[in-house]
Amino acid sequence: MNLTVQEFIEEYKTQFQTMFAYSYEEGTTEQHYTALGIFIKNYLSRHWKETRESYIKEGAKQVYYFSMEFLPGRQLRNNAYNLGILDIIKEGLTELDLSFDSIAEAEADPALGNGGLGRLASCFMDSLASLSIPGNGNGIRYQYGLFRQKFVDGYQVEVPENWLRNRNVWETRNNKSTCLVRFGGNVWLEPNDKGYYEAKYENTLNVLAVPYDTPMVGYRNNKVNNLRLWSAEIPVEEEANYHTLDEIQPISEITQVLYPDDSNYEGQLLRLKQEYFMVSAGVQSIIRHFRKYNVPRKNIPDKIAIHINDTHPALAIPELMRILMDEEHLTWDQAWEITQKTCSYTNHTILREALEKWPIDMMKELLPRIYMIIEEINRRFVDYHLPLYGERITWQTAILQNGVVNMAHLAVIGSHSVNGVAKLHTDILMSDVLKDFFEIYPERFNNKTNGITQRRWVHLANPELTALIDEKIGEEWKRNPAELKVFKGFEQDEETLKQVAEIKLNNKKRLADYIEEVKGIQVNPRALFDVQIKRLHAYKRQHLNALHILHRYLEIKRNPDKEVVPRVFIFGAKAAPSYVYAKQIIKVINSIADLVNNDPDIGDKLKVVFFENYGVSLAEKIIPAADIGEQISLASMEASGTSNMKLMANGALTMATLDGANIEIKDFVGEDNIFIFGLTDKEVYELKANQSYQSKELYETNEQLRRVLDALKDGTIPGLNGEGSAIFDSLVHYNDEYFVLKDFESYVDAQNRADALYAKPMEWTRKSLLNIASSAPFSADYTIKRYADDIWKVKQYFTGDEGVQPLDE
Ligand code: GL9
Repeated sequence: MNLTVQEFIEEYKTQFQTMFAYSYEEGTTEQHYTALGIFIKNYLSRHWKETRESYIKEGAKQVYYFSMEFLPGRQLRNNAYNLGILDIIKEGLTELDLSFDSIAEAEADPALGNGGLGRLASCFMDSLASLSIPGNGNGIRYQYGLFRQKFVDGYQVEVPENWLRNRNVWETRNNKSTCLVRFGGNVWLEPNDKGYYEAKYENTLNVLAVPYDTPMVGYRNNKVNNLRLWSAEIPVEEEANYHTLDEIQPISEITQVLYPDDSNYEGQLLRLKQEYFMVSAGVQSIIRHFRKYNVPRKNIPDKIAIHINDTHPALAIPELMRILMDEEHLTWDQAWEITQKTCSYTNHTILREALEKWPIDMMKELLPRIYMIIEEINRRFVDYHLPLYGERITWQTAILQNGVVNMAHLAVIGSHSVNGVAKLHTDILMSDVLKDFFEIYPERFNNKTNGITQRRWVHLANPELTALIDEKIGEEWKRNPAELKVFKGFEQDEETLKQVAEIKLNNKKRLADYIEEVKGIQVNPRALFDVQIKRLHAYKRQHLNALHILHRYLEIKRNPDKEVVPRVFIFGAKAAPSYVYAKQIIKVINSIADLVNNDPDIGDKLKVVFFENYGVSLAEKIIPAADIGEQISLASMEASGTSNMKLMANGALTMATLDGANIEIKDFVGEDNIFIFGLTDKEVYELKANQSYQSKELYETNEQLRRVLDALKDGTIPGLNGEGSAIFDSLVHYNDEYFVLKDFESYVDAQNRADALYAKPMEWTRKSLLNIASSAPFSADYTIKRYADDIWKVKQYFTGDEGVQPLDE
């Protein structure tokens, strides 16, 4: 299937005409996007079908990645690239006097996730397909994505993200594979004459789950996997029972909105409904698909792996039990063995407030049969372990305690594997958060450090850099990321260093133009671009960054003649709508930006840019242009981080605490090529344990720090309405929960080291090159290979096409 430019042009013209009934020359950019998307989808559909059929034919074990969030980003460019037809399409469009780049910008960026966790799921989808692994996503087709963020007077305002307004060209509604999901009502078990109990239901709310399938295209291997997103509808045979919009609401609301919260769910009934809806539909469709394999049910774990991405889909465990017992009529023991062997769980955070706990009463009422099963799982777990471990089984590890269902405990007990997402994070799970479970089931615990797909984040986001690497070391690194280390050999090569620097400058110029276009701020592309992009959260410490900016500002004002390394501070972050403190930080940073950007004494020395509506598409613009990536969470708090990996792979130097995957970045790139500062996780644990930290003392004794803190509330920053004081109070009077003041000096010190280095451009670029060349271990291809080998036991299926295969690290 080698598409030529001429074939493309002819087919595309016809495609356009068929869809819109006029000539392509009259089309709008948006229509061209739609036509091109459909063209590409048609082009890949044969592979999509054949991939599915071949896996059934081969009896391949399949993995199903259950996640409440996916952040796929725009798919047009990515799909064309992975299919190997991007250049042909670009050329063809140019001949038609159309621009691929502007057409690609017309695609809506589906914000079906909050942040790192959702984007990780999508990077994993890309790697699964590219590694020729039978792996599918299972999630929710939220009608509205995460809110669109706007700034009004520097405040975050949320507006609905109607990403489906224009047609979603990638999805296929699959009416053949719908499922029925039941909520509420009464459930009881009745013995029947076939020798088993039957589950009887009355007065349930029945919801039709309709799957929308989206192709996940592998890299040049003719493999296309499936991302299945479920939508809630009224069952056709019940339509007559519904008369008004109000009556429909309990059903339509299920897949209406994504919960805008990354770390604490308010225990909302609707959220629980969403979780069960997605899980029940997913497990039902998997078991139905399994029947095509014609093997005994006890072999389910040889054919199916269900992965639970954080606790949100943990109800997959009791749901699988329910189906195996109530519908497949297996005994408890048979069902339990299958369930445990099938399910595996990843923990993504140690934040206590993010470890889901549902009120028992709520669970009982909404999911009576599921609750019965959870109760029995809990009873058996406690009975079995109590004799050996004593009362702490009840207090530390039971699923049901204090009136709530502890979802992390359910996930650990029902899975054969539990993993964290970076070495330190997994250590903390074993030594602290899940330590009792680690004692009971040491063999279940393992680490899988996160990864990113270089295809989207380097090959496509940074084409110039990619071309340079191709030129220097050949193209093998694209299939075998380990080859990238060959690029290290160029660290002393002046010509290469000049090229790397030039590419960075070009990327910065493009970003500078974009900044001017959307923010109206003029920045100097030769300034140091310092980037912090991630959800806004106190533990991520965007306010530490802000204090450092204020410090710089005050220093310039005090010593106007002193030469400084000019910097542009770039932020992208959404705050959960109900997270007041996070929103105050946004307001403060925006106000500092107003102060700094409009002060004639400052000029090019300092600029602050806070982009609105940070997401995948914006990240693709910012990351290739970054000189520094800010990874400044309080040590122990950030499970892994993934922007750290993307930034490094694009040649940014990391400014970091020893937290999450920063530690591994340091190990790979070497401590001379990263800026490390701040408390270690051990020091944080100690300070917390002995309660010796007094932030107020620092305020009183450190003059430099006091000047900066005072600026938050003495009127220096214009336009604030108490937000600066609120942050001041939290840091000075409420003892600074995330040790911002404690780490301040060491942070400023590390930033000064960065300035000194930036003043030596060749040295800087050499380290930048080493970061690029050391980023291969963070390829999601490796991460996925490890999940596949150690946890899921799924194989790669090569069919003569190469895909990404030689995976020696
Ligand atoms: C997160 C962690 O906070 C990140 O450190 C980690 O990199 C990702 C992916 O493993 O998971 N856990 C979590 O709940 N979120 C993460 O980003 N939150 C969001 O996705 C918003």
